[in-house]
Amino acid sequence: MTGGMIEDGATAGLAGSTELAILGGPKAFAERLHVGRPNIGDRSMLMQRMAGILDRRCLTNDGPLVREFEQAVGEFVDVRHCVATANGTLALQIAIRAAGLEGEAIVSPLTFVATAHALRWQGITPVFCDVDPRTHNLDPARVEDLITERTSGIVGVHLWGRPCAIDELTALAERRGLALLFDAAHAFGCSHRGRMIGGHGNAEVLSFHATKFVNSFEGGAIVTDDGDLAERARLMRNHGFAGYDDVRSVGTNAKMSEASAAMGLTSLEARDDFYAANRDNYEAYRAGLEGVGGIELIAYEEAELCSRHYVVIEVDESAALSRDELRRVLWAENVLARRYFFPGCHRMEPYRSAFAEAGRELPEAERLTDRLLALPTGTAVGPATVAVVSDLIRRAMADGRRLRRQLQTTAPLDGDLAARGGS
Ligand code: T4K
Repeated sequence: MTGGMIEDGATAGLAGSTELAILGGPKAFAERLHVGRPNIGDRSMLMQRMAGILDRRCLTNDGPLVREFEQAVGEFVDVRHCVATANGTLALQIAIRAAGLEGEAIVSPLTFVATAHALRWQGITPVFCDVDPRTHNLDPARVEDLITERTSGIVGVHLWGRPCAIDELTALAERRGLALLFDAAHAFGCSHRGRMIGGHGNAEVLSFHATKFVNSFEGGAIVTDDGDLAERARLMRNHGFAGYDDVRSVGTNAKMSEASAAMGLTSLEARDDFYAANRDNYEAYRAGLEGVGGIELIAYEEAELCSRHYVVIEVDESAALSRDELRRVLWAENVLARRYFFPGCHRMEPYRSAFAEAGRELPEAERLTDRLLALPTGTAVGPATVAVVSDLIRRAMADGRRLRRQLQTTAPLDGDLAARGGS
């Protein structure tokens, strides 16, 4: 690649400069390139919807756009019930309560901490189970080993949008009389054996956070075919109110606002553009990283519908640079690659103190939290940017020894030293 600025929309990059920034060269990107820049749909449609909200003076509390959004999401993922919420974390908390979880629930440690917190927030102990290193998701054989008389349920996470071992977990949950929930925050718009994620287990939970494939600024949803569970969730979402003065259960305020639903609908309508942009970026990364020693791009099933919203590489321990060293090289170039998910939930409080031995019992998760690095994608970047990022990774790995020496003389990034504690 020859030197010079290239552009593909919102970002521009300096391709093939002579020296990497960590060695004193210019930064490849003048502006920071983030993981998680929101996908934005049709602005005029959004503004039209916002004007309608103001005209109607109906801002929240189960308004018409929320109902329309629930209908659209339910149809898209092919479930009978969708209960939209203010965010994915509240949706998790409500699904957990509506499914009757108590005591202990088995969950993956390799997830955003919200999955574990949603349990713990309600006095339920998350029991962390190791993952399958090929899928990064719960290993069903190990789940069975962790079931005790206190276990009430399993919470699987479809990490990166790659489905859990749904069939095995479903059979196990049925056999052992456990509730089965899926945190599908990463998996909206993905399918498993031709069926959309959303319709499995007792319920699945979606996130429409700004950083997600489809966003509603902030938002989430519980999707299920179980009418009773949906009814309980709907009540809990609004303090248990069934009518003006009729409170039937404990509840909270987890209602989605009309403004969020407006963004959610607009974003959902643009999903084909988002799929296409992510596919182009993913393919550009695949081409750009081909043959780079010690780097493996996570793979997605070609036969399934998949958002490819996460571009994640695994950096092998034997590679010329470690994951953290590579991250420092990229940050110096203004490429803010993220360590999703580091450290594992079991190394965050309050879990780290409560389960001091957890680290030793989760060897695969431990290994992965040291290897995974998420790279920028989505509609805010394009293949030309991806080519520059890939080229930086290729050059960094090719010059690993020299870079490693240089890194020993430069300050670590914030959090490199602090994040990992415990055993
Ligand atoms: N389960 C799983 C498996 C999840 O991944 C999540 C959320 C949940 C449950 C809970 O769902 P929600 O309650 O969030 O609906 C981010 C998100 O805040 C979080 O929603 C998400 N997972 C997680 C994977 O990523 P951080 O701490 O990395 O966020 P932050 O602020 O560093 O944002 C990431 C980058 O995105 C920023 O560097 C810049 C960019 N960004 C972000 C926002 C919010 C923008 O460009 N514009 C924006 O508006 O957690």
